[in-house]
Amino acid sequence: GMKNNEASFSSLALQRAAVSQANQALTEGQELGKINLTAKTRPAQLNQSQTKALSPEDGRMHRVLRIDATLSPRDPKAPGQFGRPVVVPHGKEKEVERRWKEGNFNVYLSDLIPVDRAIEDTRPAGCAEQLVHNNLPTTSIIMCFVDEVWSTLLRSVHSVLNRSPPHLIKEILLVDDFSTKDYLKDNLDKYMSQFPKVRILRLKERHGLIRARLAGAQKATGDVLTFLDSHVECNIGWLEPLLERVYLSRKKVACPVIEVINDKDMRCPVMAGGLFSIDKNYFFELGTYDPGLDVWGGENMELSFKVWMCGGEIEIVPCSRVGHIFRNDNPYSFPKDRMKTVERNLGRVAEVWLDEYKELFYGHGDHLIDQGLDVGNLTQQRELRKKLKCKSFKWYLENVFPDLKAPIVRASGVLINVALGKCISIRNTTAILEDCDGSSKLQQFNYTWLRLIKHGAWCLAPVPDNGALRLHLCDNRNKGLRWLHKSTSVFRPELVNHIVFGNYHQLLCLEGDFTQKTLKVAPCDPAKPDQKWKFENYYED
Ligand code: LR7
Ligand code: MN
Repeated sequence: GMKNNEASFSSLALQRAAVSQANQALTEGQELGKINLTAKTRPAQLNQSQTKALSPEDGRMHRVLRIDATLSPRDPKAPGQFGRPVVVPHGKEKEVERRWKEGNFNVYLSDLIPVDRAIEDTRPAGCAEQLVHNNLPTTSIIMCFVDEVWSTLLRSVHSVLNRSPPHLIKEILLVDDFSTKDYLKDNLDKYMSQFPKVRILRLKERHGLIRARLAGAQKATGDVLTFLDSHVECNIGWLEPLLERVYLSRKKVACPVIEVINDKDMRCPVMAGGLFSIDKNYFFELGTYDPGLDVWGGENMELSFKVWMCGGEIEIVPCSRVGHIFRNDNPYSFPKDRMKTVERNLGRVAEVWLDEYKELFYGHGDHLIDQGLDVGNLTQQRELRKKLKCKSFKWYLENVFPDLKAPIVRASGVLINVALGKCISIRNTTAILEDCDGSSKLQQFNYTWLRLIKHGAWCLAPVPDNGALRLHLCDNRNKGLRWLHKSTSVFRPELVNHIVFGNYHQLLCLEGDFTQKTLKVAPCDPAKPDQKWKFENYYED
């Protein structure tokens, strides 16, 4: 779910870094297969306190499903068998176009493909040889949908039924999030009545996927909750390795590799959101999702931060493969404005989990929250975080996500005018130039990620009219306080950054005048050394 969140640090940077994680996946995955059948030890990489001791009976294991355990295609000539691409027949282009909007994907072709088609075994070598415990917990599959396309919904259910060991599936809960389509009513009931394990839960009003999942979780009777979107195809052996992970460590949230997405992730800082297995009791211990999140978006961030910061782990299990239909737009409507919904959700997550780093979130573009969008009451969520004794977001960044460069402070210390060798110092409500003194508190500044020149709560700001400088109470949202600091060592006010002389624009730069001991913004001139500045310390290139 990247598309809606592009404006925000949280989603984009995290997701991007998530897919660039190192490839330890296979090595790790294969280690599982090496567990000796009678082993009393546990895999070395698992944290002892979270790991179930293997009793002798537990040591009995069975093989993960092999491909021959799945149903072979009823009709090998039917379109789409083994995931082969299907070509739109001549003359059907109009129909394809007409039906596209039913699901924002090629609904016409989906309907041509058998709902129980065979697909290729896309697992890495060795997965079918892996062993899992005989006494794995059972799972409830929770699949929420709103106006899902008939053939994709059925294919999702068939893929679970056909490619999971029956004894591990306690039930499949289809949560109908107040769909409007007729075929999802009687027809669906009738179709699913042939599968005793499938239960349909009808919501009386639109809950949105987040609260719909929670409604499903409330009704679930299995030990583990496995969430899936309603347009997926589970591959052979997808379930056992997920449940094995949760079984070995109940605080582990296990995600399948989502086909089409990069398949090399291992220690996954943020889950994609739609497909994962989690111990049911653990899910409730964590306070489920923030029930204040609306409809769609951000809940994957919320759960990911919560899991990692409160003592759990997220892992992508390379042997578990599930396909997912990616599309460019939601095919259903949002009860409220979609942008507002997602923004509000992300705002809630940022306010509860990001600590001082929420600045990075707000610093990314124009936020509706800046314009008064209310994120609602956060007391319960903040209390939950305290109660669970969760770690800081700083810890998360340093330990779970060391690759992500998110320095709140870009530079710090004294701010020296290179030519004059003098430093900026606080004097009452303004700033002046004086001899550098690294031990003077008055000369300490931070240049933050949001490009503020900060001295405690005070920010250096240009006075728009006369080019003088003054101190202004810092405000992350006030662009008038931001300074661009370029490799040329100049500081340029971001907002009031130029004046017009006749018909050309003159850029403005911070300038020092030592005889007057003053600071001002004046037209930039590369030849003027008194416009060159340097911080004592820099934290990025
Ligand atoms: O109001 C709604 N009610 C619902 O029941 C809106 C949606 N839904 C259902 C919907 O029918 C579908 O089955 O919820 C499921 C997810 O909705 P999608 O398929 O429209 O979402 P998506 O696949 O575009 O978005 C991803 O991000 C979402 C953010 O809230 C959820 O976390 C989705 O589960 C998630 N999907 C995946 O992680 C699959 C891989 C995609 C990626 C990355
Ligand atoms: Mn989806």
